[in-house]
Amino acid sequence: MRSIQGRKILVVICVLGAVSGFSLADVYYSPEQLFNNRMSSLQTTILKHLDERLDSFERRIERKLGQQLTAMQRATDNKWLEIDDKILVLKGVIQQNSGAYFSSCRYVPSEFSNVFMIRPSGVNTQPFMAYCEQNYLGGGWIVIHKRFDGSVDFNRNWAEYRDGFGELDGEHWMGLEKIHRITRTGQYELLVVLKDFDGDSKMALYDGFKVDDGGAKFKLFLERFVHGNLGDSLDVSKGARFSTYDQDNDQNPDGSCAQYYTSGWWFKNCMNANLNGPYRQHDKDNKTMNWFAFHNNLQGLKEASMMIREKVTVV
Ligand SMILES: [Ca+2]
Repeated sequence: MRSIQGRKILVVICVLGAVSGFSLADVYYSPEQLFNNRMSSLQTTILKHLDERLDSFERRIERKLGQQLTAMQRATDNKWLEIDDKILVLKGVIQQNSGAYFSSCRYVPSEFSNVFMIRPSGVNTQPFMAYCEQNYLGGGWIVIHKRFDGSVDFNRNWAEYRDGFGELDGEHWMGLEKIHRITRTGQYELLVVLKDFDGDSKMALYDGFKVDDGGAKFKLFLERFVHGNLGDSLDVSKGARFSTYDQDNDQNPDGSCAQYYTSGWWFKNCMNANLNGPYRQHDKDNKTMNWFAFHNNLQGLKEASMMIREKVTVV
């Protein structure tokens, strides 16, 4: 009964609704409400877009930061490596300043060439500074002669060749007395590295090198030429005594090779190589820093260095 009545009421409402244009599905909104609804919907859409934008922005920032962090990490790693290297060199310098020294360049704990205090194992040999070259054939070389720009005059007298001249980190000659004291302590090999004005570099390795004392006029003992793309131009100087313009110990009976070539060297009558000759590229009288086998002439070379290293017997 109740349900029949309910249905009747519903039918009446529907009919009234149809007549008046009112429907159950329709809800009346005021313009203000409509406006508010629209605004709310717009707000939701904008917020959604903003959210998406922010997400994407955040991802981009994270990616960028990640890349930058990786780059910074890499740069930091490199910096630490550089610092490590510098610490190694500084350690060497500190050891020098604290009176510590190495028995030779072979035992210097640095992979970089530099000036170090060394003391060869011979009797009565005081420690002294030497330039240690680490770039050739495994390193550990004591540089006894170096020229590369002609800034140091090599036409010196006997005392200067005996005691040495120039700066260790520049052009220099170690001095015959020191070379003698080092080489008398054991078996030393000699490495000669040369460069011409075209930039070509060549080397020569001898498996034995020794210089006698001042009483014997710093006579040169040289063993076999064993390695290198330079020909052997020092062969002529084997067994030669050292000469300077004020001490003629050569085998030229008619004059002084040192005076003629304006340099000290192991002259006989006279030479096939003179690494102490005047620094110039060309000279018609061969008064240059030269090594015959480089270009089969005695014209000037651009760079030259002589270095020695004690031989180690592997048991
Ligand atoms: Ca002479």
